[in-house]
Amino acid sequence: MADRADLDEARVAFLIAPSFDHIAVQWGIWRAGGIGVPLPMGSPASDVDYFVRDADASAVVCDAQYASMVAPIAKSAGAALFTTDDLLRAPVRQESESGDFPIDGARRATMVYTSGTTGRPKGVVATHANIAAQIESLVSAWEWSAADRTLLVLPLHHVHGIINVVCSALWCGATLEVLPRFDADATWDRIASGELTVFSAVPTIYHRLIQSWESATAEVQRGRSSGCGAVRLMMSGSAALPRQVLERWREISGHLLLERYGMTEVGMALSNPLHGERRPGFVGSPLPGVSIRLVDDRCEAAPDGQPGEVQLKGAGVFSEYWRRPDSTNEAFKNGWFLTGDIAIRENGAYRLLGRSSVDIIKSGGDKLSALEVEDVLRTHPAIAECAVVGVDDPEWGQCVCAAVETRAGCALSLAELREWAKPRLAPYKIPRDLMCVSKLPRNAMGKVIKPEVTAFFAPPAPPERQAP
Ligand code: MLC
Ligand code: AMP
Repeated sequence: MADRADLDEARVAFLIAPSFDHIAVQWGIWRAGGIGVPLPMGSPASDVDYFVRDADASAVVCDAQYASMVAPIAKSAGAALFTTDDLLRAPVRQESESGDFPIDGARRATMVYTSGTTGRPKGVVATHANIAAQIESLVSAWEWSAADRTLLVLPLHHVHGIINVVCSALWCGATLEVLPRFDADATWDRIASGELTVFSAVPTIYHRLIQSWESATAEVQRGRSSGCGAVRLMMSGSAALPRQVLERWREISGHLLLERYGMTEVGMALSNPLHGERRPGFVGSPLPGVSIRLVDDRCEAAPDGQPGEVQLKGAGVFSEYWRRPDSTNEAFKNGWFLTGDIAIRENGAYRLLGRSSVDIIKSGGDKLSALEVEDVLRTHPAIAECAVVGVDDPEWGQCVCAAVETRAGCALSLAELREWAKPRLAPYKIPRDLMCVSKLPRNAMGKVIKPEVTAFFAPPAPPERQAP
């Protein structure tokens, strides 16, 4: 592989913590003509194995600390293995030192894995042209410039971190600082320095930053709040921004967070304005280069104030699910990408109402399929049947909860289940609450009634007491 002049869209999977190394490896893959497949940090070996095989990766690059976990996987999948030390500390070859390199926009550039309702995660393939369109849209809407300085606190296997932070900053020569993982105090230290101008995160991170600010001394609080004054733009997305977080953050930082909406398959689609009125609870209007329509149950355009599915078109929309032509076909209708998100439009701005499927859960900005978790839980020897639901939670947005019917004579605790699940599920997919029930609620067709399961964990609030 090292001798090839052009990787010719070979997939290179990489398991590297957010860092200069991570970004250098991604750029190197692009320069060499390959498709970069960033893998989630914290993945159990079973997931790494799945991603490497599904992507049919020719090579895997990892931080040295993961080499012993990745080596047997790469070997059995027939992929070459490199550590970042092997690649980045090797002498640079003369011919690769030139600055510019031509990239054909139609070439496939990245494959980011995402969960759908059914089956295992799918590789979302974006071309260089898709990525360029996604970045240009944000650089223009949010007025990124070389004078900006931002801090990455997000993982780099999602479009939020890749496109909205890293690529947008580097596209226009802004300064990018990188934390290997989110840390509330370290993030506050950088905000308090007064050097950052742009900051983007998911609601769970703002929740954590608020908690950290509240537990700091009055002097530290003043320094942190004052540092926020230097930031020109603070954004939230990837999950619904709770009103309490928006309001408390405004009190602490003086910023009304700019909320926007996006998806792995399209990059960003809707945004509140940089200048002008930001409406709490709304995700704004289409970003440059994005066309949107809302389609109701009867497959007709939903009028203002009526719910419909968000459907999108634009140069940033992905090209295909890797080696899944049926899924790709099902995801589009007449060239429109069907997001599965339900929204309404009021006075030109969009408000999200939820997803068409209850089986997609968003926890801490990470998306997962309840059905995928159920498939794994059913292999537990004590579990006869189970139902996984997302339960509203002030910190995580939604929490993964499992109701299970245990086999006769078996008992199961949450701690046991979580321990068992560690090598089988990514950390954010492991249930945070467990309820053992004698029978799951089912409808006449025998299908589990998920809203009733959700109510086990979060009983509906009692009706408001009537005034006498
Ligand atoms: C970590 N844990 C999670 C979790 N992330 N549990 C549920 N949901 C998650 N998302 C687990 C840890 O493994 C650990 O498990 C426990 O929670 C506490 O760990 P922590 O150290 O406190 O959490 P941390 O590792 O700090 O992670 C929290 C987080 C992270 C919010 C920083 O989840 C995160 O970076 N989320 C952002 C995801 C993102 O970028 N989404 C964008 C998708 S793109 P244990 O067992 O050890 O207790 C997209 C499109 C768009 O959506 O519009 O942007
Ligand atoms: P992902 O597939 O991980 O990229 O997640 C995309 C999904 O995140 C979208 O389909 C939405 O359901 C959700 N999402 C993104 N931004 C927002 C937002 N601002 N508010 C609510 N949901 C959002």
